[in-house]
Amino acid sequence: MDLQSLPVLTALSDCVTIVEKDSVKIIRVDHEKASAGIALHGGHVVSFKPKDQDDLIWMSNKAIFDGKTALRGGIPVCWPWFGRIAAPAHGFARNSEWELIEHRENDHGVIVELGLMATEESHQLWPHLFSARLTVEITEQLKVTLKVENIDEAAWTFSGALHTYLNLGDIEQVKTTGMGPEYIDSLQNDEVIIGGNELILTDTIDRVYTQPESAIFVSDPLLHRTLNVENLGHNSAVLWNPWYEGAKGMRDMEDNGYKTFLCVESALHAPTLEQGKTLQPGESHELVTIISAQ
Ligand code: TA6
Repeated sequence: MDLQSLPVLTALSDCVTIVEKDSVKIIRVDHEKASAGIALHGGHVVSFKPKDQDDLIWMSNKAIFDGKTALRGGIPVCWPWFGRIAAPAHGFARNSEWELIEHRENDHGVIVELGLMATEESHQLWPHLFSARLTVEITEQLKVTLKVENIDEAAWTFSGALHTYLNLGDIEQVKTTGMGPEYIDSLQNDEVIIGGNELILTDTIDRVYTQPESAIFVSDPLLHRTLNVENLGHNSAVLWNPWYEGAKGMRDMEDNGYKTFLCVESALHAPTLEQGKTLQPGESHELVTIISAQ
């Protein structure tokens, strides 16, 4: 996503600026190692470009920046649940206004921290007290850490995902490896399937890989690079692409938008909210994704 042409609201330091796209404020980072953008709406990374690279992160040309709709593309923060096990789909964090807590920079890059706390609205959707912190480390690689803490007086359960849209040259030419052999296929009634550990796509995909390796590689001959995704604190890797028919049905994606991305998600997947991860009062959990290009 091009952040350079957006109007500047505030310059916070030599390399951190707040810009605005329609109704959404974006923290723009311009460092000699990389540039990036993080929208306060959703705590949503919308761009990460290491020096002399195309963006590693895909954003839809039709993403709606009205400050109410979840952004299509980037890294949606799906929390406190993943998927449609409750409403709204993928939780409320991606649709909430996050607060800029701090930013730091040195020769290696920039760290931006955003925070989200319970509100009256969140309480109506999910009646628990929490503290969520999103730490975005922009160096030669991108590291995103979602730390959630139970600050309530009783235990609660959650699931979630860092739902990264990787930017590709052509979905039909990329080869993905490292996602592991076993997956739950959302397109086949959640059937558990044993497949190979190498994938070349020719059609829509929506799978929860339950035994991912320590890194997933997406090799992209058109952009002459391999994207490397390392996840931590997860129990699965979700791979998704809606293909033409799926994209056509979305108001915030161009019909051919599916051609240039693949979602490779760091996920804590659970079939129901009750079966999610439990945090006792005072406990916290970190869900991480680290993305780089070789
Ligand atoms: O992560 C895959 C998935 O859950 C798919 O089932 C698909 O619907 C996608 O996320 C996008 O969901 P969204 O609510 O953003 O349209």
